[in-house]
Amino acid sequence: MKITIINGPNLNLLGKREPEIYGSESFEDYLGTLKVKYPSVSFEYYQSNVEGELVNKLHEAGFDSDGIILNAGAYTHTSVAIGDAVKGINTAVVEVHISNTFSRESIRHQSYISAHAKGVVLGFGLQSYELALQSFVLK
Ligand code: CA2
Repeated sequence: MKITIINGPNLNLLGKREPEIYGSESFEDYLGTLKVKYPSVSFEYYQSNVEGELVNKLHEAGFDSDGIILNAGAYTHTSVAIGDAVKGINTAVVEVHISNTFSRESIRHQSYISAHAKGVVLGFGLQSYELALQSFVLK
């Protein structure tokens, strides 16, 4: 099974800044633990700070992966283009967030992705990604 994890803007800073909200582990280190725990899964990881690059990656993974785990970062709350891309691809997308966006500012309560996602996992720290992964792996 091939799973593509796509992270949006500023998530390359994980583990370096704002540990009180986002924890102190880098995504690369966390992904290493997932790879050990789920050896049968082939992971692809992509991060970009650029909206159009995230759309391009969704188009690519949307036709060659078995599942997509997407944290579009702040674009979640602003990007009609990313929402349209999620709607337009074949592969199911699980939207994830590290923080509980509903306990934060009201701008973070809106998502252009959720309506087109298979499901949404948020508020569990980096474990949100593993819970999303299990929705694809555990049948
Ligand atoms: O909780 C999440 O996963 C978010 O998608 C993270 C986004 C935020 O805009 C969303 O509302 C919720 C921000 C990612 C920024 O990540 C940083 C990590 C470390 C230091 C600074 C930013």
